Amino acid sequence: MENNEHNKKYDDLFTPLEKEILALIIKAKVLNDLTEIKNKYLSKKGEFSILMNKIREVDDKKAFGEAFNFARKKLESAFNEKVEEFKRLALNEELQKDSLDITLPGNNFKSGAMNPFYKVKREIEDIFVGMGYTVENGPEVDSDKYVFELLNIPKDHPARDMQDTLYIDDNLLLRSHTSSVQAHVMEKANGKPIKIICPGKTFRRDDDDMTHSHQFAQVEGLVIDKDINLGNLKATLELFAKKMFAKDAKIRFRSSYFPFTEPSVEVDVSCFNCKGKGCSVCKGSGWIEILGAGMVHPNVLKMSGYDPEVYSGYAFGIGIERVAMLRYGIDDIRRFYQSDVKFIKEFNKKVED
Ligand code: FA5
Repeated sequence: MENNEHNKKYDDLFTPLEKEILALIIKAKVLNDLTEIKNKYLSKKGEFSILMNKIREVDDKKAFGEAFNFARKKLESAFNEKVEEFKRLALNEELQKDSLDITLPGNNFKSGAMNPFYKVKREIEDIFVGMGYTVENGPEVDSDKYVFELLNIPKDHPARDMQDTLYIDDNLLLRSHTSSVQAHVMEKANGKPIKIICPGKTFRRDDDDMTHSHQFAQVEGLVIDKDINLGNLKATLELFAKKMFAKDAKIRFRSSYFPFTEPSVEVDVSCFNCKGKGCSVCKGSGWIEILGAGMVHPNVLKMSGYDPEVYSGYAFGIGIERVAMLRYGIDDIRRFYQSDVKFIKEFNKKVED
């Protein structure tokens, strides 16, 4: 049966209260008014609901029920409509409060920038990983054995003077070069071929100036296998220089001395700024020194369990800050450590160019 098609015999019983409640619903100003109406009239024991109890007193219970339900539904739908109206109003009010003024200037989003030192460190890693090297780590606090002795630098060797560092006790010290990782890696490899780089912090008792810092970073490279020769080292470093500095970059080897390599070389790269003609960046020479390298000394191989008659190898140690300085024309190594945002952003832009 449709709502209004009911037996109207008992409608009058409900009409007065129904009208009163409808008037209150219409008058309600806030949600709380509706709650009060519900409690007083429409809840289980509300004044309207208990009218149903009168069913016991009437003869035609079916007609009574129909009239009651008809009135109840009318009240319920008026009540629910009012609730919805209040919700809509509340939402509109909320939206008004939250409204965006698109004419206001936007907030400047500040993004971080990577220190050029880390950019160059990653680039160096990428270049060597691209050549099949794996990246190893070694301890920054290490023992005399690994930093010096296994590198053919016994106690009282004069080469120790150039790499004085901070000693924690007679045996433990802050490593003065990443070459200390060589013997660790050889121990682990247990006589098998090696092709690694190890980037990391190094420490020396050097006076800080434009190109020296008491803490700096190097990337060690070590390759050990059968038939490794100086030509392999030169080709590797040439490729590194071309990828890091310029496609037409050249390198040259200058004879040098390290107790752990024989022969030993200092490696210069042709000045990327003047292409070898001579300028202020390369101090007029056309070349810039970037690293030390050489063929692993037979004593070093022997001490770490490799037969120098069967195995040979090369090693190199690149100063990361020096490469970054050359790459970006930075004149003072201390700039890397000062956390100057303006400086960092400037060189970030240059990398992106
Ligand atoms: C060494 O440290 C050798 N271990 C490199 C090596 C490895 C040779 C493997 C042979 C085989 P050297 O002291 O020259 O070498 O340092 C290498 C690089 O570290 C330098 O070319 C320079 O770029 C950087 N370097 C050295 N001392 C400092 C310093 N105080 N501040 C900043 N960079 C430095």
